[in-house]
Amino acid sequence: MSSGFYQQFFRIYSRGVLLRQMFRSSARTSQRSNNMFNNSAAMIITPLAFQMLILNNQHNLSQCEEAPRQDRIRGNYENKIRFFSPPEKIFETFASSKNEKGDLVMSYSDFFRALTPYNHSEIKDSKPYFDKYKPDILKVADSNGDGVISFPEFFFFITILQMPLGLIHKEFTKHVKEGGKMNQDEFSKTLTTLRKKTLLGTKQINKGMVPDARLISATEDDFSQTNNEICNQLFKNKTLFSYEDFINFRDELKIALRHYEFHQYEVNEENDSISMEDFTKSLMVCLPYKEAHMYIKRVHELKLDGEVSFKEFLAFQRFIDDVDHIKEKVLVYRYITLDQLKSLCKEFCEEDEFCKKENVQINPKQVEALVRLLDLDGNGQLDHDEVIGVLDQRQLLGQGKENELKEAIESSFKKVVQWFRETLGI
Ligand SMILES: [Ca+2]
Ligand SMILES: [Ca+2]
Repeated sequence: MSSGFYQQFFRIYSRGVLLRQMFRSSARTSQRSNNMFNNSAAMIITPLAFQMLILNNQHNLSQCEEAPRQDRIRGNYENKIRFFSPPEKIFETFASSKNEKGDLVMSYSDFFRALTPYNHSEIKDSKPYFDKYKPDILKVADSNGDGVISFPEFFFFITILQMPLGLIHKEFTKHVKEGGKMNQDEFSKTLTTLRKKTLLGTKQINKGMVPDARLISATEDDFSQTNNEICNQLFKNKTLFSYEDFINFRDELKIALRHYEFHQYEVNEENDSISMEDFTKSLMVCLPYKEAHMYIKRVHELKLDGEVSFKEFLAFQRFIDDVDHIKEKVLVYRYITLDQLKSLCKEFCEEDEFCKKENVQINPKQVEALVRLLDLDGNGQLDHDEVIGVLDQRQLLGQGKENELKEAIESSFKKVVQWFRETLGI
């Protein structure tokens, strides 16, 4: 709770006190003892002022946040699970049905929802999306083709999606004789090793964190079977797999997920675009989790105009994936201007394979939206503290720093305590 909250409370309380004084003077005029009335007035003014303040705040909130309250609560809870929980907990939260063995399984829609962050808008029914687009990546994700995603399938998919590129690159370079390429058997073994090495794998191995082992039972045999099935899919038309093949494959997965993410906003069917405001909301996943509320409020206050096509959306997401580009500049010069950022985007699009292939540029309005969102002191450029420790890589699934969550909880608790101290003067 901010000092603004306290000021509002004080304002309403003062009005109440004024009202009481008016009643008092009228009571004096009539020369009647009215102590009882005065006392009860004092007793009701405080809670009344508080109640009015809450109503007032709710009204302000509904003006600046269009997502229904229910969706915001659910969306924020789900983001906490996505970013900070071990994979079993993520799976348990999003899987909506069971197979004949009684194990939890995900529908395709559960699966995409688990992998896509809450977008700070109204939560949509995703069935029409799947009816219309039938994403190809499901053929890989649902590697045994039974129409649902099992826990090992889910787990391998996120391992591939989130594996640090340096780690996988190193594995490919070990195969010098084959020109840095792997055959199916080699790739399958690498995938098993890397599954256990990644942060997500470490969390998965920590059995103390399994929420309910009866619902999510996956043995090493289950994992190895899924591993084989995934590799069969990947090596369908080839005998050797290179690092570039891996990158391309992963890019396809990301594009498919971001296509789904894009379509969770209100899409203008005529030109396949979303509003600039929605685009800016999609950047929340690169900002500190605990600050999301403040930045979302800013998104609504900024009154951004313009539209963003799917290709522009994707181009910008790819640009921000390489956030170190921006951070390096800010670390050296202590700031980055809007024009410098626009040039960085231009350079990026000239080099990026997707942008070249699709002949797409980042829309300058997208860059302006980012700057306006992060420029807290309003000087028109991004300064050191507005970027460093703020703008980061897209938050990954199940890899969030627990400390960050702990910190978020502690800081809201501290604010409440501070507010009470200020209010009560203790
Ligand atoms: Ca399956
Ligand atoms: Ca600034």
